[in-house]
Amino acid sequence: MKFLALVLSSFLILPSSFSAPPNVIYLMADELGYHEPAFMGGKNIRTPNIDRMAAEGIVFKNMFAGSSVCAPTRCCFLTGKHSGHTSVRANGGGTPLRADEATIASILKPLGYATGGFGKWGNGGRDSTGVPEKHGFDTFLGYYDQVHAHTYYPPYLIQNSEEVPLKGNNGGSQGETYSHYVIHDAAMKFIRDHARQPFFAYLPYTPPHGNFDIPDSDPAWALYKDQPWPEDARRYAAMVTMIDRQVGEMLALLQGLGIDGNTLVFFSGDNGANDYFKSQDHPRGVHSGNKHPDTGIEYRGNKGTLYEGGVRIPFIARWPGKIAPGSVSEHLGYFPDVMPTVAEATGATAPVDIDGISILPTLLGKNAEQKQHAYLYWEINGWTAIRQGTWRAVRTKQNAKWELYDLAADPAESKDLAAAKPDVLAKLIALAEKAHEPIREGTFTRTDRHERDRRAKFGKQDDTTLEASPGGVKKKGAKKAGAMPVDGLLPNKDWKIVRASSENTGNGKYAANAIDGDPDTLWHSKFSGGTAPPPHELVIDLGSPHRIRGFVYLGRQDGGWNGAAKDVEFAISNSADAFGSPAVKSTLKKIKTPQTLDCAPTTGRYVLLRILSEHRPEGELASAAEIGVLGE
Ligand SMILES: [Ca+2]
Ligand SMILES: [Ca+2]
Repeated sequence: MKFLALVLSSFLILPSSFSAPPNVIYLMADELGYHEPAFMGGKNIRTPNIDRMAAEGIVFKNMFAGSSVCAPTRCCFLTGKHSGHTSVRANGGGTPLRADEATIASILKPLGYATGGFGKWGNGGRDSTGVPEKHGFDTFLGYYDQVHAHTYYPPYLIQNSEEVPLKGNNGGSQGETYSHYVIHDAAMKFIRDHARQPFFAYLPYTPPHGNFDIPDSDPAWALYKDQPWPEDARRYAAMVTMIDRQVGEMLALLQGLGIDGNTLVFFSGDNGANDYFKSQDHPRGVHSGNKHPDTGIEYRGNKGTLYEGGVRIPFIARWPGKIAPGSVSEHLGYFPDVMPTVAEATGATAPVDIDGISILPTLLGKNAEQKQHAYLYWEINGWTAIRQGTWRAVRTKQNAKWELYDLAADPAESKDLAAAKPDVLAKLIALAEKAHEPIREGTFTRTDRHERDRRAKFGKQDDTTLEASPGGVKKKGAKKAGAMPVDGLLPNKDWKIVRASSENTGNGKYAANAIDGDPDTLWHSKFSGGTAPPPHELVIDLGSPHRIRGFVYLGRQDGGWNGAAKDVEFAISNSADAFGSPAVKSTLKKIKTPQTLDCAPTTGRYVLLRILSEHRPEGELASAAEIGVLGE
């Protein structure tokens, strides 16, 4: 009887599932490189389940990430906008979406979808306008802040802004409870629990992002533990194969639930490969995600840059009965396209102001109906890139010369055609300028819980005297000889960095450190993976116009002198994009105490600091612990 009821119920459900709107699952593997999975040519890492998923569906050869780092790319994905329009363009960890922003999840809610997210959010810390449960997710389990996500053994995860303790964990690289297992199990449970209603499962899984940790007991580790690679490279490979196993488990679950044919599943990376574990023998990294293992063709740049290598990702979709098995597409698209694709597939309504174009026609093999982008646009950390067909223009910082490449002849972006094709370049620059809008970020009502989550990476969540950056925790607000003068200093509480020519994100030397009021944190120009030469610039938004009388520069307070500013200029403007001649020019001293530069009183909302040289004679770096503005 029980058996009969089961059979009956599946018969009853099957016909209705044909007309029901499809379930949507999107699994995004953090850092997975373009050529790493075997179906993209990779030789090192075993991905049989993802390869099978690709063979049963469609492989996109030219689908790009929204950005070249974690948080901004997720914002493009969630909101359907390119990075000239998004609210999250900083990668500090918890920068929030604005309260009014629609996401893929929120547009599915009116259709009755169950919506769940599992993994790394990165688009708003706790108590901000950007938390997932305020953006259409019934539930989200994982990490809200990206620094929190740097450990697989955190003392707790976050679910709908509340802490979910993980037994035996204290941050770092060891503990009892591997967080990703908890996240994956919750994702599978969500799918099971909502198999009989339309659901959207967003799985921005944290592996294979570092820390490169996977339990020795994981079956994937046995496959790589004896490989002749550095341990991190072996762990990384095992993490990818673990994800592969979980993809297999998920596809089997869909089949077991009888919803395989009505579920559209996407799988992709989140940003370009990072040349991880590179050495003399492996100049593009052990797994060489940006180098084709057979042809040797390389994509220039890597994660964090806006050359092709910064934004190329593996991207596949599977929808049995709808997507023809073995399909391959050269269609040019990127993350903003996912929202309108999901909208078209489900009958949801995407906002009118998005930048994405649905790729549903391509998924369904109706290539003649596929609309094309007029152009694709990216910006991050002063970089800008724009692509139109096979032409690609890129500049490596705000005031750098534009470079121009013809990818049809030069996929490695090695021959700059800017001088040879000024007309092509001028057209692309004009489009890029139009594509950029000033950033409008969301806000926090309080930050203590967000800071707690960041400290949890180090197991220091309860010590409120500490604060965390990706590189470590340190005492808050310790007074130094170099403390800033108080008289006449404008409060910096509402200030924001509008742009920075570069910042060294690898060790947490963010531009925002120059205006955080803390003498112990510093902005440093980029030096990881090559220096960004001077001039180095910061543009600061004071929040509202002020009558400005001068500036204060505080050099770095630690033992180092690298980047200690020598020749500097400050300019004032009411537009973040246009600064006239400097209000003051000066040559600073090599000292650790604050240095004040007076100027003729000038009213403006934006301040530009330009560092032309540093004190080390050979140096071309810049750093600042704090920038102060004198005025009222
Ligand atoms: Ca990433
Ligand atoms: Ca600081």
